[in-house]
Amino acid sequence: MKDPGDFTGVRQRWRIFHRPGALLCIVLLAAAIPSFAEWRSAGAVTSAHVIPNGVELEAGRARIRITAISNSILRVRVAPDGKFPDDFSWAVLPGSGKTIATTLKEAESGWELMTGSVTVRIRKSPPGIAFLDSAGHVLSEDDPDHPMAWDGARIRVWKTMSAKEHFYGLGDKAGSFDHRGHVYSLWNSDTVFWQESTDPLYKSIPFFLAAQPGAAYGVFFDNTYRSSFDFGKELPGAYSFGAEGGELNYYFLAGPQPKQVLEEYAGLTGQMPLPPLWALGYQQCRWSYYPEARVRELARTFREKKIPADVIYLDIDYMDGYRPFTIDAKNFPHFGEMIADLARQGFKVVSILDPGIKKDPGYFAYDQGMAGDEFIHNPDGSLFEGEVWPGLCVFPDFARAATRQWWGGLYRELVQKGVRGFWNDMNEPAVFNQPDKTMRVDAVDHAEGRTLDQRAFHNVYGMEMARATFEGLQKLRPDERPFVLTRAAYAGAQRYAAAWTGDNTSSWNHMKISVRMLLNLGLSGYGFVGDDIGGFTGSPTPELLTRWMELGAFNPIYRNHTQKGTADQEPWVHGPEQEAIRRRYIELRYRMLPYLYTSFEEASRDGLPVMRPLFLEYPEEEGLYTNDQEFLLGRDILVAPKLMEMLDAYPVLLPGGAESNWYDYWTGQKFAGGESLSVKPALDTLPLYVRGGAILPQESVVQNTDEKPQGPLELRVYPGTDCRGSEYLDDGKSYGFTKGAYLRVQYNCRAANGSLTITAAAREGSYAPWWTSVKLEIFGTEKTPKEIRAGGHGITGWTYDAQQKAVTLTIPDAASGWEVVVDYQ
Ligand code: MIG
Repeated sequence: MKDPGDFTGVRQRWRIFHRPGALLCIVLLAAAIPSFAEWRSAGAVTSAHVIPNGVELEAGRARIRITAISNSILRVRVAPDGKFPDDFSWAVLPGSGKTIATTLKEAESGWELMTGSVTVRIRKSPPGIAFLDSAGHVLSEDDPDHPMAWDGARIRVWKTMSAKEHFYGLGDKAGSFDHRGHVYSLWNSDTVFWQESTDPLYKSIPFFLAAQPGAAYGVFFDNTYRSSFDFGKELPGAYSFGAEGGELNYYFLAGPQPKQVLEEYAGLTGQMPLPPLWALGYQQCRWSYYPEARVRELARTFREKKIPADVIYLDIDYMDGYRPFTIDAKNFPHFGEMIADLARQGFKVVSILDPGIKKDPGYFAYDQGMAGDEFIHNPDGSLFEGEVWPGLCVFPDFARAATRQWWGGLYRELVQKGVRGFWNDMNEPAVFNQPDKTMRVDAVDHAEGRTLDQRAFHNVYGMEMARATFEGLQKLRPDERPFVLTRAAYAGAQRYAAAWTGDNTSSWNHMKISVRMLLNLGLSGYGFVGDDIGGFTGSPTPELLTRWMELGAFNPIYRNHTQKGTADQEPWVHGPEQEAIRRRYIELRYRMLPYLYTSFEEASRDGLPVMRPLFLEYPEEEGLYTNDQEFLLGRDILVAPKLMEMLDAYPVLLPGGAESNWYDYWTGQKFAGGESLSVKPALDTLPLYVRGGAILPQESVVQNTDEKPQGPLELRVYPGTDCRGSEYLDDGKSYGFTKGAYLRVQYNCRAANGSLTITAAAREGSYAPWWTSVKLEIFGTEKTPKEIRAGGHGITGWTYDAQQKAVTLTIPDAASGWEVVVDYQ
């Protein structure tokens, strides 16, 4: 029986019937496939009732609830049969909703719900929702020809798409930067050898940002089932999103600036926590470094060659028969001693952990798991079993809090032996001997008080494994910030783990893809991300590895990794010339740590990605919305890597328009914003530009982050508009910063009447700096200054470099701040 007004399916069928010859096909198809798609939608909205924070609409049998989560976040829930399921989310932080004063009023063809910054216009027939800003401009509206609809368990929403809208996010999509014109689905998949056409990949983040000059909003479709997003492929003037099951439940984030949308999304699903400082150092990985002697030799080589590095990874071969939480005593007879020795050399060890527990009575993790009923069952009550690296395995039910706690505790021995970070792989979950390489979809999970199947939990599995790891580590080492790296994720996983982009390829094309993938992850609320530098599958040419290591120095995670059986990929392969260049960029990474760590600390509060596309900072410039060749690190450093193997020069666009300027990081040369440069960088050059108006903190090179930098804190000052910078510091590992044990200093600069004044504000926080003096390097200084004063007194000992157009001076630092004036006339 159809509700009166259930017209959509009917109309869509009629459209097809009008096509000559289609009738027979349809009849045959309909006979063959009983679930032949027949979208149904709600009848006309007949009434609207005020509910706390919003409105509930009645439309035939269906109910639609629209509520305000904040002034700029609206939530839409639809119950086709009128019954809303219990409100539950893996992604949304509890308590993220506030009490918001909303007003409901009758309007011409329906109602209007207002929050103060957003108006929701509700149309009666066909039922539809539009979001408007406070000035009355439509930000987004349901497609009038395609009202939200359902078909059995499937649900879908269509919205009109304006001609200039660009779309980003959805996690680790390889096929495009701007998703306009593309269709993507979300279903966590172990996609070894993936290419840009491969979809879905490892992560499911059903959040997208829609943006164009002057307007941006976000949609978070909080649905864990297999879902899909179509940005104008099916219908040129509309985009749509939907899922195979679960609730029609989404959040509209009103912006109107892209940064605000990302902040709103982070407010809902959480920010990345401040990572330990060492996780920002250089990380060396391969499948696998073993035995012990090889790991030790690797560490020794870094130190002998004076190539800075912080992290060495142990891939699956450190385990005994690939059994999680065991150690292979043959290849690692002195595991704990090895780690302690590495720690003395400044190395932190990160080891891999897969979810599959070998079905192997006598193996403690299996026995404990059986005793505690921690594993996932088939619908008939038997255990789900599947093949992964150890052989036939059973799989922890990470939906259960008790199982997560149990799993978190299993890290105890590795933690006691000194392993500092954990790498959660295969957590889509990947299962080798299953038809679609994952667990059967009817396998049963038990979240607290609710029974789910894998249709609902599959996409969350990896995130909850990472959560179990993160929370377990917080218990085992309460005053150490965990480092967890995950491959699979759902929205919100950024709260627990960093992520990498899985098994890429050693090709120029994949290096190029890495930029847009990392940018889109950042635009999906996932800022602490990296790719396998040098490529996983295959072996890079010398130039490719060098270029990739240059680029990687400016990625959030700087981790070189490669597959079993490939050529060595450490920085020193390919001879001394390549090695010297790679060392220089790793050193640059370490020199930039003060800037990087400061940017990460900011990201842990505002949720904005550290690696960001140009349009995020310059949303008024239409041309930047498709630029995924360049990116910014923080606000101030523009990176324009060579991403194609070609002989020609390539263009570099400097954003910001004529009032702004940029400086070449290497030469100090100044350019106007809006300029397009043509660059042809030599092998040892990564084109880098610094925003005029930036004050970049740097330090001297250290071999690892345990080492205290020598000499002064360096501040590179690039005069320009909005001139500022800051430095954040803490012990790099504990939670002391939450109790005031941090240091923050704000710097400013201001040009007036032929002079430049640079100031440091008083220090904030109780953490003591490692430096006692500050070295200022002031770029863009056209001529030798007449005088330089610090604290009002003329100083000597400064130098002027006419080539770099830079003045250099060193002054003692002071907790109460300081002021330096450079006088030109
Ligand atoms: O089936 O642990 O993406 O980084 O080196 C392959 C071995 C399992 C896949 C990961 C890769 C890792 C590899 N793993």
